[in-house]
Amino acid sequence: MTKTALITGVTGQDGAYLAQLLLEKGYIVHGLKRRSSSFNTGRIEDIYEDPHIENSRFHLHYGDMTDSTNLIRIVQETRPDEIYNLAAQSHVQVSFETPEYTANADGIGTLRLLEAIRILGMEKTCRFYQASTSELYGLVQEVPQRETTPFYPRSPYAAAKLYSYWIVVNYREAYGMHASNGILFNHESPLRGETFVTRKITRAAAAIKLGKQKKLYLGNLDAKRDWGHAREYVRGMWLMLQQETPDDYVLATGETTEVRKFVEWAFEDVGIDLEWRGSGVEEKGYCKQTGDCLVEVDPRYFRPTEVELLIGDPAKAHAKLGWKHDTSVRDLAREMVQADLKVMADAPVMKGA
Ligand code: NDP
Ligand code: GDR
Repeated sequence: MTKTALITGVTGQDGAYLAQLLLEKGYIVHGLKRRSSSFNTGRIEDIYEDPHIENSRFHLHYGDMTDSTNLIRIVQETRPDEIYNLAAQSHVQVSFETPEYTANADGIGTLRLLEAIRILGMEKTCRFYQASTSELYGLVQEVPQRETTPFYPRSPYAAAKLYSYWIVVNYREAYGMHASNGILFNHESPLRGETFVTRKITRAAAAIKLGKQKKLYLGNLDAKRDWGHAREYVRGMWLMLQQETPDDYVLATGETTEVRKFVEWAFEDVGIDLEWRGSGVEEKGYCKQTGDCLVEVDPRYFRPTEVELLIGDPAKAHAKLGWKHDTSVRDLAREMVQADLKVMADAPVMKGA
C-alpha cells in the first residue's frame, strides 16, 4: 500500500534530501512550506510537480510551526502514516538573537504537531520523527557522545530542542505513540545553508578563487565537529520509522575535525596555498605566502557560550538500524567545494569581504 508522509521543513537541506528519498520509495509526500516574500523552494526545484498533473505525489502546503490551527488542518487533510518534523530555526548563533521565536518554533512547535496527532485520534496510526541534535550534549560530559550521555545545552536553540526531545519521549510513553528522536550530529552537503560554517567556507574559497570575494571572516576556528553527509543521514531518519518499536538514536561518523582543518582543505581544493600567520594577540589568520590574509578571525562570530567538541558514537544505529555513513569528511569538503565552484561561477561579485 502506498504510504503518505508529511515533512515539515521540506524546503531546508534535510527536507529536500528526505523528500527525494521518500518519493524514490514510492511515498506520497506532503511538505510544509513557509510563506516568504522571496523564493524559498530552490532546493526542491528538481522534485517539484505541477499540482495540476494527475497522480502527482509531491504536494506543498503553506504553514508555520507557530500556528496550531494550521498544523491541525494540514495533518487532518493529509492523514500521514509518517511525520518527519524537520522545521526549525536551526542556526545556533541566531538563536541568541531570537531566543523567544526559537523556543516557539523549535520547542512548542513540536508539541503543536504531537497534539495535532492526538486531537485527530492518530496516535496509533501515525509515526513521528523528531529532528533532535548533538547540540543537546553542549558542554562536554563524555566522549564520544552516545544516547546515554547526559545533556547540557549551551544555546537557546539547544534548550528549545531539549524540550522537544523530552516531549517526544513523554508522548511515546504516555500515549503509546511511535515517536522517535534522531540525535543527529552535524551533516552537510552542497545544499547546506550558506551561513553554516562548512558552506560559508566552501562558498568563500570558491568565490575568492574566482576573484569574486576578497576575504573570509570566521569565528572560533578551534571548534571540533563530527561532520557527515546529509544525504546519508536522511536515510537514517527513514529507518527509524520503519522499526517495530520507537526509540532514540545517534547518527554520527565517529570522527571529529577542527573548523581550521576544514578551511585548509577547502582552500587546498581550489588550489590556493595558505599559511598561518602570527599567534596569540598577533594572530592574523590564513594568508598567502606573498601577501594578503584571505581568512581572518572576527570576534563577532564568537558565541556567548560555545560547544567546543562534538564526536558521536553511532554504534546503536549500526547495530539496530543497519545504518552507517559512507562519505568521509574529507570527501564531503571536496564535493562541497566542487559544487560551489559551479555556483559561484554564475554569481555576481560579492559586496564587502
Ligand atoms: P535548515 O535550516 O536547512 O531547514 C530548516 C527548515 O525549517 C526550512 O525548510 C525552513 O523554512 C523551516 N522552518 C524554519 N522555521 C519554520 C517555522 N516557524 N515554520 C515552518 N517551517 C520553518 O535545516 P536542516 O535541514 O539543516 O536541518 C533540519 C532539522 O534538523 C532542523 O530541525 C535542525 O535543527 C535539525 N538538525 C540539523 C542538523 C544539521 O547538521 N543539519 C543536525 C541536527 C539537527 P525556510 O526554507 O522557509 O527557511
Ligand atoms: P552548529 O553549526 O552550530 O554546530 O549547528 P555551524 O556550522 O553554525 O557552526 C559550527 C562551528 O563552527 C564555528 N564557527 C562558525 N560558525 C558559523 N556559523 N559561522 C562562522 O563564521 C563560524 N566560525 C566558526 C561555530 O562557532 C561552531 O563551533 C549545526 C546546525 O545545523 C544545528 O541546527 C544542528 O543542530 C547542529 O549543527 C548539530
